[in-house]
Amino acid sequence: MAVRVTKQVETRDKVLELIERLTIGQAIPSERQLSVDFGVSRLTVRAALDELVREGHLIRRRGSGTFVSEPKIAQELTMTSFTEDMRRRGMRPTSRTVDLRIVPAGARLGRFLNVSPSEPTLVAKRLRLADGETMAIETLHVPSALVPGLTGKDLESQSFYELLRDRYAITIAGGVQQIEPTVTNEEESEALGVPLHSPAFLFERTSRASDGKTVEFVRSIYRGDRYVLVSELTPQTPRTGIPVLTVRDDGRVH
Ligand code: 16G
Repeated sequence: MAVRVTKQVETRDKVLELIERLTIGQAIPSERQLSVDFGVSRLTVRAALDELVREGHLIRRRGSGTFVSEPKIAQELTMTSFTEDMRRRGMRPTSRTVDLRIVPAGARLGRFLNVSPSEPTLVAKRLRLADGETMAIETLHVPSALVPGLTGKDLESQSFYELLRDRYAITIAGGVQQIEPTVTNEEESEALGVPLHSPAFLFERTSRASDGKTVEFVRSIYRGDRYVLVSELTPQTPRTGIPVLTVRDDGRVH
């Protein structure tokens, strides 16, 4: 068993090297060919390829073979907007508003947004796309009073953060973000165009403006096969260090 696992790891690394020399969308050699080239059993090749498919390096198309997939987007854990982030990478961001309504905040959301439970709150669900491909589905919650007249169309044609700044004179100054691994439910799978229970990242972000007011609470489902999270690590000095991740007794991260 141990021998097979080592061989599988070696095979995986060799296929990864091979992928680096190929272009996106190009087919890799057949399992039979790879097993001859690497001198390992087909079972080992299959297991290594399965892993690379799961990790999003390869994509299998039934009947036609296994292909190199698009590299994942390295998402930095900073206060970026989707639009700005995609533009920076040379990709074309678009959004589709699938639902927009104004509802009373209720107790839970009221707590997140720092408003009373009866406060009218705009809830907008948007699909976020890059170069026409669905990357994420986001549900934005904002106290309506902060964004009078904001429509679903506005959120399709412009970045929310740009609208906040240019139309409502609100600048996002900071926030708190929680990230959890998850799998897509039926609705999310359909919207994102991925199989049911695909790996995904659940982000929950609460952002505040420069005057300290809470501006948004956003629940985002980002495709796990398209994203990898990256963060810069800096040493934490005992006195000035800000806790980045703390786990409470009940398992919730704050
Ligand atoms: C990002 C943020 C989201 C924010 C949105 C604004 C994450 C996980 N979420 O998607 O909280 O509302 O950007 O994007 O990064 P926009 O300015 O393009 O509308």
